[in-house]
Amino acid sequence: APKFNWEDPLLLEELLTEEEIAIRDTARDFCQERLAPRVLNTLRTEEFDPKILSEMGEVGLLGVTIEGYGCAGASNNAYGLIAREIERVDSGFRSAASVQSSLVMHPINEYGTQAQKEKYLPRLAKGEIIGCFGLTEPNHGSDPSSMETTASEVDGGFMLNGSKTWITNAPIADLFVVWARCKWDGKIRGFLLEKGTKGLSAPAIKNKLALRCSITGSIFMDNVRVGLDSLLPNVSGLKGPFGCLNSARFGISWGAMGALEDCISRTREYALERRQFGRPLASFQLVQKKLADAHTEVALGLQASFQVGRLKDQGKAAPEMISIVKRNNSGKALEHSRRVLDILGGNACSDEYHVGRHVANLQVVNTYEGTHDIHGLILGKAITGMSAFA
Ligand code: TGC
Ligand code: FAD
Repeated sequence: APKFNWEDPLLLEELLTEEEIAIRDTARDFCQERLAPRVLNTLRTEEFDPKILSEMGEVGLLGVTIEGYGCAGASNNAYGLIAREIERVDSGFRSAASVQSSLVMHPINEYGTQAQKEKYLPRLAKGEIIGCFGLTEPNHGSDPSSMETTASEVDGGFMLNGSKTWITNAPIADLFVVWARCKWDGKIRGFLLEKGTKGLSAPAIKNKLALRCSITGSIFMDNVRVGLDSLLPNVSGLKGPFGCLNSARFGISWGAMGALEDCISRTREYALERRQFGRPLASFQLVQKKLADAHTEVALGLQASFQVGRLKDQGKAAPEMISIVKRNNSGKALEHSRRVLDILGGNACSDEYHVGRHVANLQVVNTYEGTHDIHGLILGKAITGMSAFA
């Protein structure tokens, strides 16, 4: 009978192209050599080193699906494999990269002018400048259609007013992709704001319980005046920001599996070494079941994300497919990281054992980019034809 390899249970490796494997291996080496050694200090100090993004840029990990502008033009699954490798180290580092690639580079590439693309994409790809994406507001998270941030027409440009909250990368961002309701026609549009513009500020949100390895802030806009060239002209309506979320949510579906894989690998090794009642923990049935349950979810989750990625390359990925994998993979990663954490006993309490950090992070992964329940309702609407939001 064919031999089973627990580290690649459903032979995902055989589905990947040579280019995807090469990108994945570059990402894995980078993450283990350059990111893993920084985790504990970043966790403890909550001080994200912006050089992480330029280092990612140097090895080609940013905007990998974009053609030209110094980007690789690779597949969606290559992007997913990168997210998985980064999140194997920490969800916060993956957040910083997701925002740069999917939520800042993607909208410029899809909705921007040629001049905006040339001005920003090459530098974003190298991580020379850092971007953020402001959709969520203090009063409107799951329901961005009710946003209060406005843009009005003024002589030679626009004026923005409002605030955004829980924005990844905002305090260190050079470029802000901000979504605002346009006063002249009531439609939501995207604007590119540069750091240093009068009336624009982005203070950090400190003392987070999770995602401490990424930096998060608010965005305040008080009569911020920008030129006509700051508008992303080629989209209006919520499909603008949601189009970016399709890409970021897909990446998260891979990333969450990377975090759970790290939890499995660490608790498996611990269970093999740690002995109680004269035997390794790994020999106890209850411990084996926890590992088997978590491992099965990773095997299934990766195959599902792979299929959605392939469909995305072919232009056949409906947003609901992305809801399935974002919701299921982040939900399963949260549930099973929490279950295998038990294997560490008292050491679960130590940050040097890392699994507790993943558990805390995965609560946020389950929340941002559409909560677990919101994606359930997106699917419920598709199944029943009735919207639970209206
Ligand atoms: P609804 O009426 O359903 O749709 C409004 C318009 O948008 C279109 N649309 C989409 N287009 C492309 N892709 C999608 N996934 C789309 N979903 C909807 C839709 O066709 C329609 O277009 P049109 O032309 O007819 O106007 O909108 P709704 O107001 O009923 O919204 C429903 C709901 C709840 C599903 C939606 O608002 C939602 O997804 N809420 C969750 C909000 C969210 O995900 N926020 C994320 C903020 S960014 C973030 O968290 C970054 S974290 C990054 C990190 O650190 O990794
Ligand atoms: P709410 O919308 O108030 O939801 C609270 C609870 O109510 C949830 O459980 C939700 O599922 C439930 N709920 C809401 N509506 C319904 C309903 N109709 N039916 C049933 N249940 C419902 N946003 C950005 O724009 N850019 C970023 O870069 C970004 N980064 C983030 C980084 C971090 C660390 C965090 C924590 C958040 C980030 N977010 C970002 C915000 C994130 O997208 C929102 O927190 C998320 O969309 C949920 O919105 P909310 O917090 O306002 O919760």
